[in-house]
Amino acid sequence: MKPIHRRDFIGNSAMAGVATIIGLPLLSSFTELANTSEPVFVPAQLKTGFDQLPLGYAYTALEPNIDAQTMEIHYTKHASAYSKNAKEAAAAEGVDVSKPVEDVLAKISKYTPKMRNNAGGHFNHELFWRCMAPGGNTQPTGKLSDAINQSFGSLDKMKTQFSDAAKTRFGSGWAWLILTGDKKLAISSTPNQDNPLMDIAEVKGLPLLGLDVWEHAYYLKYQNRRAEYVENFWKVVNWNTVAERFESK
Ligand code: MN3
Repeated sequence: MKPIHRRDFIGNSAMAGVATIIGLPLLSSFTELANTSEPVFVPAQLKTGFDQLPLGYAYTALEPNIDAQTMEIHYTKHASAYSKNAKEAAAAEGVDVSKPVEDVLAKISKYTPKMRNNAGGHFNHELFWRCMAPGGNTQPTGKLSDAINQSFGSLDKMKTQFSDAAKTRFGSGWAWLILTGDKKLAISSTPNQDNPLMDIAEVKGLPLLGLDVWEHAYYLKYQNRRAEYVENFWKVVNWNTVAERFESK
C-alpha cells in the first residue's frame, strides 16, 4: 500500500461517512493504514510545526498538581531543546520544516536517531502542553464520552488503564489515549520520545491524550512517586483538546 497523501484523502473523504463504528464519521484513509507499516494519516488541522508554540498559560497555572519550576524548566529547557534539535536534524537530513512534523514521524524509520528522538520529543510536548489546562476542565462529554464508554466501559476504567500504562512504562516514555485505525479508542505507551504516529510504533494511532512520564516531568515535586503524579494529572486534563482531536476529520 502506498502512503496516502492529502489529495488522496480528499478523494476518499466521501467514504468517511460510512465509518460509524463509534458513532462518528471517521477517517477511512486513516483507518485503512491501521496496524501496517505505512504512515498513519493525520488530519490537516492537527498538523504540528517544527517551532515551539507559546505555552498558552502561566508556569504557575497547573499548581499544585504540576509545580511552576517543573513547568518552566520543562518548557524552556527540555521541550525547547527538542524543537531546536529537530530543526537541526531537519537541516542535516533535507527535511522541509515548513511541512508538518507528523510527515517525518510517519516515516521515522528512514531518519537518524537524532531526528527520531527530537522530532518525537517536539511533537509529544506540543501535544502535552495542550492536553492540560488550569484547573482542568471537567469531564469528557458528547461523542467523546460515548466512545470512551463504548471502548472501555466507563471513564474510570479508561483512566485506570491509562494510569497503569503510565505507571508501568519502564524508564522514560509516554502513556497515550489514541484513536486506532479500526476506529476505536485504545491505551498504549511508548519508550523514550517515540509516539503512536511513528512507523516503528508497536501500537499505531492518532494520539488524543499524552502523558510524559520522564522523571524531568515530575521529579522536583514528586521525586520517585510517579503514581501520585499520574493520579494528579487527571485534575488538569484539558478534555477540550482530546475532544477536538477525536472529532477532527
Ligand atoms: Mn518531557
